[in-house]
Amino acid sequence: METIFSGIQPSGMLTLGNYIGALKQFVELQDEYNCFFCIVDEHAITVPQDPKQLRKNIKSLAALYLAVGIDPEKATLFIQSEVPAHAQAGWMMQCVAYMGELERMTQYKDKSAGKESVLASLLTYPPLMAADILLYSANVVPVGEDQKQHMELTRDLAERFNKKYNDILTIPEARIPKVGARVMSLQEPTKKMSKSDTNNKGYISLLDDAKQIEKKIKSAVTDSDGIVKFDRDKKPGVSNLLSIYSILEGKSIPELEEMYHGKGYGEFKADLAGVVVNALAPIQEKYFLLIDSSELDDILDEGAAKANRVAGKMLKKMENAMGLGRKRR
Ligand code: ATP
Ligand code: LTN
Repeated sequence: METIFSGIQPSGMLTLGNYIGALKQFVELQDEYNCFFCIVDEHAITVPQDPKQLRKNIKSLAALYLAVGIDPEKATLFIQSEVPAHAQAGWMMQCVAYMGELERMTQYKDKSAGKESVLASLLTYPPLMAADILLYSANVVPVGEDQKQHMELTRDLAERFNKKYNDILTIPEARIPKVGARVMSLQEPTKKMSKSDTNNKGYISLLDDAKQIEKKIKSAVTDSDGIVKFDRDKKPGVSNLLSIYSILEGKSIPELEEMYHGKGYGEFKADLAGVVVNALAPIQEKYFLLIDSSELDDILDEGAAKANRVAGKMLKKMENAMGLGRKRR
């Protein structure tokens, strides 16, 4: 069985973008692969976080992973900081990465733009992500479109490590969904939907209630021609809504265009709100059962134990290859 690794930052309540771009495919993949799903809290602190809130977000993300259908019998769910090998291997990967290639990352450029001071870790974020993946010899990494560049860098770093030291790292491949890899903001449909958006009308949180969802979709930015048709360049708002509808309902875009032929945006948006509410209802129900349960802690304990075993072995191999410390088996 091939191995999958993916991570999500506990940097706020997950959005419909995270669900469609990442979580939904995780659930579909857990039967076919040996899966490791990680709550990457060390990545989250590359931007300022309130410690109390961070702890809450970590638990909440763990509950959401399970609520969407990750089965701890099939997949390993764990918290990055509970597996010290990540930080250690992250440092080692920093020692094979060049400043120039890190400075070229668009996520770094976007997140540091206009800021007076930027944490060093925002720049060195991708080597830590590479370590996450390489420690588990992952073959496949399911992510949204925004992570494509980080995945290319991960492959470059792994190849460089293998050439320079010892051929021990597996070169991973990104798996980006064909539709929905980039769910856009409801307010600025040329920007990705993001949980750290300051305007909460731009995203639908996975825990938004029916009223909030209806309101946000109703006020989603579209255009003035009133035709429900997919055209990313000319009609980014409507195209985004069509993609969301298509994925959640399992209907193709041409099918939806046909369904709403001659109908206005009002009816289309009202139906879409219903589709989103229906898709999120079972997730929310499960989430509230799990969030304060001891079951959640047990699952995370077991996940950390398994991840520590697997990652610890690879860390030793990497240390031996680089000549760190004394030879260990
Ligand atoms: P932030 O918005 O705080 O920067 P994020 O949501 O982009 O965070 P993560 O939480 O780490 O970042 O993302 C988890 C997964 O969700 C990644 O695989 C990412 O590619 C995917 N993802 C994030 N936003 C979207 C989106 N708008 N559309 C599709 N996939 C997305
Ligand atoms: N950088 C990713 C989160 C992330 C990740 C990973 C994804 C950290 N480590 C390893 C896949 C594999 C993000 O911001 N979405």
